[in-house]
Amino acid sequence: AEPDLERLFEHTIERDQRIEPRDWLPEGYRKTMIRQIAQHAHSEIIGMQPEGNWITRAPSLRRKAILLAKVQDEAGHGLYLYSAAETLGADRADLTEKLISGRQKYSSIFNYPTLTFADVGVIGWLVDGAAICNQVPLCRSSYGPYARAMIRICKEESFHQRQGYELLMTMMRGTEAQRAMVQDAVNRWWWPSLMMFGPPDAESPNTAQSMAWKVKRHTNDELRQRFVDMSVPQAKALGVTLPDPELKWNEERQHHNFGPIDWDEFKQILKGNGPCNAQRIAHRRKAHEDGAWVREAAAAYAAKQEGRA
Ligand code: FAQ
Repeated sequence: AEPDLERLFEHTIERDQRIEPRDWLPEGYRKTMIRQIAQHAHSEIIGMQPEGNWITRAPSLRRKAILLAKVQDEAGHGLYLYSAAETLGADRADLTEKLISGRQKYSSIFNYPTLTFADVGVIGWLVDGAAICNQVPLCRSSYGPYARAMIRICKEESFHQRQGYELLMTMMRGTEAQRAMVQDAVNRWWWPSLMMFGPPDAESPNTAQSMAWKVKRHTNDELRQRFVDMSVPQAKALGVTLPDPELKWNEERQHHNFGPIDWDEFKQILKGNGPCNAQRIAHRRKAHEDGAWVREAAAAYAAKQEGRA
């Protein structure tokens, strides 16, 4: 029966239909989906830290309420994505263990520090902007539960992006010191945002297979270019300078040219040597350990209920 099942899988992909949890799927596809979904879930959960760092120091009640809501959304995205990974047979506790032991990755972007409140705005504008650019095409990803999760997540990411941009516009209308703070944050986050899209296509081991399976709909470089083109007019409207002297419209390509990305920095971050890697993992590990009593209580309660039934 195996060749038939394999043909059915191929046909489903060819016809642009979705693979669902009960369908037969090749082991390689399962592994790829679990890898990407788990990495994505971990990013949402670790991604709560850089901004969470500012909740107690938000400059007004309004900003605090907005930031709380945003960070809570990220927790929701993470849990939603872990559920999607579970439909592929992954075990949530095992995924968490792999994250805190450094065996599974999360996005490079969350290993940079948030130094001022302007960073909250720039994360919304650039980091959530890059996330949307990457995730809108994933709404058409071939794995049904992941694609559907992306629809809701993208709607919330759009709100996050707007709140960041609105925060920055407010700061840009403020004092000279506030404008300098925004420019400094843009200078620090621009290049790391471009790295979010992953290595250049020529050095991306997973892209070809993921494109063939329609897990990914565009290559890393295509999406990075789209993000650059999108960000240039937004930076202009805001009144900030993107820190790249080579950034220039190319009439022939109908795209912006941009300068070289420091891939050594990216590789160091992936190896765990970024400015905040150790802190992020230590914090996540402690939260997990501190939550042990909750998991024990829930398990004891479930056992008691089972005993009654
Ligand atoms: N950081 O062959 P490729 C968010 C790894 S948005 C760390 O090109 P692929 C929202 C990659 O895993 C951020 N590692 O891989 C938010 C692979 O290693 P592996 C999360 C990276 O999968 C905002 C190796 O390099 N979004 O959280 C990165 O085809 C604000 C080779 O790379 C997603 O995860 C990186 N930047 O393409 C939350 C989106 N790039 O696994 C809070 C879904 C690559 O073989 C606050 N994921 N690597 O050991 C994807 O679209 C893809 O997985 C890519 C990478 C495009 C990230």
